[in-house]
Amino acid sequence: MNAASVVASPGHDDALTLLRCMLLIRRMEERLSALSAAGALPGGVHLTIGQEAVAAGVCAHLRDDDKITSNHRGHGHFLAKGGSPAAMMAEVYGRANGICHGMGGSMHVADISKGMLGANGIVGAGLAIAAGAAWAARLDGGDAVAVCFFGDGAANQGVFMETLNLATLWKLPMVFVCENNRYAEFSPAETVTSGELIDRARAFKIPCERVDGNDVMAVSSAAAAAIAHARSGAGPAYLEADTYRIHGHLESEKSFLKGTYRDEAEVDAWRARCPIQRFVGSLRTQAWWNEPLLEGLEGAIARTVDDAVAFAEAGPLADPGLVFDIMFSGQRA
Ligand SMILES: Cc1ncc(C[n+]2csc(CCOP(=O)(O)OP(=O)(O)O)c2C)c(N)n1
Ligand SMILES: [Mg+2]
Repeated sequence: MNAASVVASPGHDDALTLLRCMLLIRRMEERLSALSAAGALPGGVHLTIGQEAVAAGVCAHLRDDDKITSNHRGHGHFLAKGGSPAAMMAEVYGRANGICHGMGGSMHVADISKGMLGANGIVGAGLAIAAGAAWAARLDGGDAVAVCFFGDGAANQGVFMETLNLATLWKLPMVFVCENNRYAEFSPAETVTSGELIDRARAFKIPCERVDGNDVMAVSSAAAAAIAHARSGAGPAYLEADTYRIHGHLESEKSFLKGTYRDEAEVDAWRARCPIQRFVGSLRTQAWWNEPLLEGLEGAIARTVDDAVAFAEAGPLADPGLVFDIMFSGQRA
């Protein structure tokens, strides 16, 4: 997508690209939620429902040779970067036809061919990995960039400051994208975070912007500027997106949590700010819009999700013996 064209009034193609991306993430994760509740998925599943505008708005400006790193909430980043829905679904199912042979599961979806270096269960780890990818991009001599998606909780890890420090010092082509959803697991930000996260990045005198993360056009516009800055060789940029996860920290949390850690009224208020509904609402004011466009997108995505589930369920279970080849090279007895 041409970055400049999505800033104010989205044209037909750019708008549908953003909408398709957000809808794909939403419908895939709604299915994952149902599958998790039905006990069909091994392992924890962290959904990004409500936060889709961040992945969509940022990745719209990235190329296959640009790299991203992600966190435990990585399905949206994987899909927005062009990863295969079927291969992702099979991975979350723990099947051998998954994108990582079913050996990683939800928290490790990765597709190197698309520049998606991986979701990651270690909070904050993606920051340093993205810095490495940005350094590699510099050595390669092109204008590729690396983007790190991380949460407000990760910003409280030391690696955030360490990465800001070296990325700024070395002028790495890197964009920090903080998805500030106000919670780290079950801790509200006000109980674990002091001050404003953006002020930590401002200390490095790099371009910093904070946007409504549920407004995909605002994210897209700010991401275009941040990525262009990094691509130009001028060093890193920081983008913070205020958003909210509508589902729990992970799908199974109700089975072990005693009581609640957030008010239903708060969740409802954010439901009313759904990034997809808001975007569709704004598109309805465009002259070119018509409802069959949405119906067509929904229909195609429903088939994609059904196909992804069928592909996953047809796959054999992951082969545990593979661990000797992919984790401990040459250690097979
Ligand atoms: C190094 C490390 N410490 C703690 C955890 C446990 N943990 C998993 S997710 C999480 C909260 C992360 O919050 P945030 O970065 O805001 O991401 P969000 O879940 O809100 O998307 C924690 C503490 C972990 N996985 N890794
Ligand atoms: Mg968070």
